[in-house]
Amino acid sequence: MKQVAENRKLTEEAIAREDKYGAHNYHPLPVVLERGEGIFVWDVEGKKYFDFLSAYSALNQGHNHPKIISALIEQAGKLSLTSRAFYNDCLGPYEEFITRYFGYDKVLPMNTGAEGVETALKLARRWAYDKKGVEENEAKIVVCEGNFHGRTISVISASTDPDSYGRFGPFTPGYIKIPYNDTKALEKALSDKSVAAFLVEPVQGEAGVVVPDEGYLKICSDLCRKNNVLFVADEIQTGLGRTGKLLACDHENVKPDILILGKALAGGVLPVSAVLANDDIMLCIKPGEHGSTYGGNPLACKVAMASLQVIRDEKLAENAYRLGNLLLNELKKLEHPAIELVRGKGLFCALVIKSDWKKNAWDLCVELMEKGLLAKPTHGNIIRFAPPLTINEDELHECISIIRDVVKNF
Ligand code: IF1
Repeated sequence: MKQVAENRKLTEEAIAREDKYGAHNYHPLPVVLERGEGIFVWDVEGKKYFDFLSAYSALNQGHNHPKIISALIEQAGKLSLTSRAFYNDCLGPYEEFITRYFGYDKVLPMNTGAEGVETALKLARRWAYDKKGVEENEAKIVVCEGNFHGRTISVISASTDPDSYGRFGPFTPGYIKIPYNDTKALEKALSDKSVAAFLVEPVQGEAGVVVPDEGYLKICSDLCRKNNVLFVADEIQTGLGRTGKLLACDHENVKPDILILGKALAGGVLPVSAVLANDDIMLCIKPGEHGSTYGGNPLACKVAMASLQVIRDEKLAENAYRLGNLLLNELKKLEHPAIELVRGKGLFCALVIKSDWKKNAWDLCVELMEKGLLAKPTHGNIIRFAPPLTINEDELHECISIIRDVVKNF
């Protein structure tokens, strides 16, 4: 009993400290983690959990992956950062590796996802002036309602979620906002000759795993080509196996003109993002016109190569495809009056709780946490389920039974 109380105190003190000294820009579940291994994490009280968030899909390869950690440690003891003022012996091999892996001429390395998106926006605007002949300062970017592309001022300027953009203005102009999953609206928006690009999430993550109609991405990509507009895919969250293919665009055999990657590109170890495009687009940016101190650092290069190798070697996309179908089917069988709907693609699923139910998504996540499974609510009534893609069938069944038990008594 005494031990339990002491352990509880560890948790409470850790939470109180963050609350006192940290900005209040998050509202975490009351669990304090200290260790991770594969699909599991342990809290400071020694309790073990299934990680069903995977750090917002940054941990597709699981916690502490031995090959990724070795790459990190080996390079950290040798050379971590040169800046791009000089060449280093890791960047070239990484650039060759990632461009071949995804089939593009060139890559531009950045760090966070938001920076990757900013880079893609700059690239698209520059291409519009240099190649499409749009008049300077007139370029527009078409985006979708409900999008989430990051937290910088220019990126939140594209947002339609007041939590993201509210009272952070003035905003960056040049966006046209259309409904998601609406190809007619896209067609209309593209008739504006100053449109440089259409920026889209192949599945909307933050919006609550909103999966568009089959064929949507293909039609969008065709419309863009027809109108000489760049099709830009934000695969920061949907990419790298999460939805059951290497890229979510692969479900429809669509190749974006600009591809943005982040999160799992570094297996949860470092912030590493990348923008891929062919020469016609990428070479529009010249030396001194864009960059980042840490972008393309040796550590990031080695970690990203290991992370991509693990995805391929361990067939993580294939596993996500097979187990994703299993998870979605089992979730659909959860018949409970509180559940409004279930949706998903690959190991990227969501439960939508009826907003008039007596308990909300937060309560359900707290109950799941008590039973040893960590997931995070979004928008008050949606719970995302996104385990590491290294999970196996037995483990997934165990997780489904936890979810089933908690939902049954909800
Ligand atoms: C937060 C969501 C996930 C992203 C897409 C770019 C970025 C993200 C499609 C920016 C980041 C994160 C960031 C995190 C919450 C989060 C999230 F709920 F908001 F949507 F993952 F589900 N494009 N997504 O999903 O990448 O700059 O953060 O590296 O609280 O901001 P970043």
